[in-house]
Amino acid sequence: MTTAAQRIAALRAELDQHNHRYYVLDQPSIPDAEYDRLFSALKALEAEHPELITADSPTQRVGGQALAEFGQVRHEVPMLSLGNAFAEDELRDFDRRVREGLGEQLPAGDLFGAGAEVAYVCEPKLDGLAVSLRYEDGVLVRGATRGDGSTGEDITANVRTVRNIPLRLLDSGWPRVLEVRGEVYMSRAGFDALNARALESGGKTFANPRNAAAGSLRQLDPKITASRPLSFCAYGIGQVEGSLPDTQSGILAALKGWGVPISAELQQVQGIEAALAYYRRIGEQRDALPYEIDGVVFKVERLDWQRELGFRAREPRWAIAHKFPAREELTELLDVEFQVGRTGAVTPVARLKPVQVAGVTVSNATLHNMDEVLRLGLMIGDTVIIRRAGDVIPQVVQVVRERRPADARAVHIPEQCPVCGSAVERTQLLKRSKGRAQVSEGAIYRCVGRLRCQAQLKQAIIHFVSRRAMDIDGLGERIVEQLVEAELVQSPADLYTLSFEQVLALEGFAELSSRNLLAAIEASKRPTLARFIYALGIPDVGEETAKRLARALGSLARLDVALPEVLAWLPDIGLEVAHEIHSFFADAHNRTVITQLLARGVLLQEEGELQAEFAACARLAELLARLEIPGVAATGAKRLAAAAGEDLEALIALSQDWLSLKAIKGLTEKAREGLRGFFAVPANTARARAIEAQLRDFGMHWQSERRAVAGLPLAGQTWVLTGTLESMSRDEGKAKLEALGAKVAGSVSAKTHCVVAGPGAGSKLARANELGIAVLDEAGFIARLAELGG
Ligand code: I6G
Repeated sequence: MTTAAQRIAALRAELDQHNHRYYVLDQPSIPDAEYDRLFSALKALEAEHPELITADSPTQRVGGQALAEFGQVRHEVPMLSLGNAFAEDELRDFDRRVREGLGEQLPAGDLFGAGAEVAYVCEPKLDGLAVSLRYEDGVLVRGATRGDGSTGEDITANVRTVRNIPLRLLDSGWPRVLEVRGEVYMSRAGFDALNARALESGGKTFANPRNAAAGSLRQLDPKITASRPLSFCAYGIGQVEGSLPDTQSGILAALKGWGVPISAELQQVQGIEAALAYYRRIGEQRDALPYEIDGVVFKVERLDWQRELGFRAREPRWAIAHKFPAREELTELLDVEFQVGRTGAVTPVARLKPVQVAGVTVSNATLHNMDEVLRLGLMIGDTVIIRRAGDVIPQVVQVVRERRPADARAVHIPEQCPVCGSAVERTQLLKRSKGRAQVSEGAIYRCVGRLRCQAQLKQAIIHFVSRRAMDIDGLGERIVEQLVEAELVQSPADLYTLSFEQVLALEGFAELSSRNLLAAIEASKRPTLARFIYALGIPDVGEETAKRLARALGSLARLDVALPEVLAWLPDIGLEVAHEIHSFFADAHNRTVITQLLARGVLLQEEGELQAEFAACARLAELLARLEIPGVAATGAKRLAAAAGEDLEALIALSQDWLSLKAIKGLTEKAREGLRGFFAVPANTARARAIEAQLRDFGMHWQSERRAVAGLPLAGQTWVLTGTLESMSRDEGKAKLEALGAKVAGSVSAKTHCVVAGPGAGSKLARANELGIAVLDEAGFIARLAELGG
């Protein structure tokens, strides 16, 4: 008979193992649901036996009581800082000092006078918060911040909530007392998700992952820390009672064996030149790493040599941080100007006193929208923190309030468009619910000038001619600007009336180049329907949506008249986008431009029938649900459709026949009221009839002829492409799959049929393997396409 204590111990050991596999190794071996069952079993046992609850139980990670203040912790072995270097020569100096410091101990160099090389352990320097974790007899007993290096804050309750920190060391052989030192950090993805949640709930956002990690760890309420996506990575040790390996890499390997996470990028190298090569390699990968780093750290591998070298002031002589250029700098906000985009959005842009950030001079930064200006509390004249990460446009992440000058000025959205002088209006957000449209203020302001506004016109033309749209070769931004400024082009349709003389008169054009441009314009007159829809620049209709609309509806004429409720029947087209499409085609100016384009010779390719899978796809119950009749949800709609014999007219009649409605089993009072009220309004009845008529026209109506699904070989399947393909681009691979009827998705899920993995495939391939999904390499993919005639 096992006792409760034994069962609790066994469950904890099992959960610790799974936690380690999930959070440290990233290789879970059981589904989440099974983990949850084990966890619940442990919780239930602990609830029965509260006297057996210990702080190292996996159930205790959720965070306990809030503290009034943090206690203090003295570090027996001080938590030091590292010396920094930026230039390669500073690193060579460091290596020279190491070799001189070791003197006799270093073996002789080679016959040609080169000195012996020192082995270094290299790893990225995570941008987080240094902590010390104390384990006694393998159990985590304390967590502390660095503080001033001698005394830190006691953050035990908080570190216990960090999922990849073992509450109990795995395996055996650990020293009786072991202080593990490392960095608590937040991954980029975790940071983005945390900020997105904060924005949604109107909470405070963090400027960068480091601040987010520090802010999360220094919470007096550990439940808050528990809700934050923090991770830990060990880089060394503090106080130790017991024995450990005698090399830096040996110690880290031992920690790893005991379940403590260490860097996946750890590498041992011979000599400083190899260390510098490591720095360059990590520098190239910096943007692709899932976490932020601010440099790499080199440490002498042998511990006896570390001891020999000792410390200077408060820095070890045996380690150095080789920093990357900083990504955040201070500068001054000189002004805020407003730019007008393709859809008329008026966006604030920060004009800055030029400053070098990560090797590039930054004088502008995006401010996204006026809500962002408000959130930052930005005023002209402020000192601000600018951040430039990778290829991302520089951002203003914070205002330094203490440095605000007395004459700082507020930022105001202009009432008139800075380009065309038309009115600037705040966008209205339309939310439809329960049959009613609710309007609220959006964050975006728009110039109402449309194509009368040169800024919008230029952007619209640039988009129209772009490679993925009409693909007019040689019509770059500079030429578009000239065409618009010379008023030769006032809409995309005017491109098709340009004369040789007009082009020749443009700056930089000679006879041949003029002829080439006109030939390219002529050659663009046969776009596919999908490209044409995309080229129109309908708000929220990207390339994918355009393809979907083209494939599903098969003709511009259908799209032109499609009602929002009908469009929303198509996969991945939501009601909001459906309304955007509908109002685009309802706009008189847009209609004129489309008519002119067609009249001037643009001839759409690949127009055809409505796709077979949509034939007779609509049901009366679905139509009812889409009408958002108060009180009528999916089940009620099904009951009503059945009672009306799948006939809309019968249903309209039924809606006013109280007795018959009462006779419908299971229909709620609210639904009856809602239905009666809804169809009592003539406009509602007319709308329902119009939708039904259109479904008939398109062949989507439930009584339409049900054609056999076109029988494309991959219809209904979802594929994912990952890694690189050599014989074709990913876009080409995607097009081939789509032509065979497959949907191509960006992420792997249980619904994925097959993953095509080229070299460099990473997490998607791992996920596919985890889920047991078929994986093809490039050769297999090509063979499969050939089999299917693709
Ligand atoms: O702050 C640090 C970051 C990373 C470190 C460190 C480190 O190693 C990868 N190592 C030491 C020895 C110290 N600070 C003091």
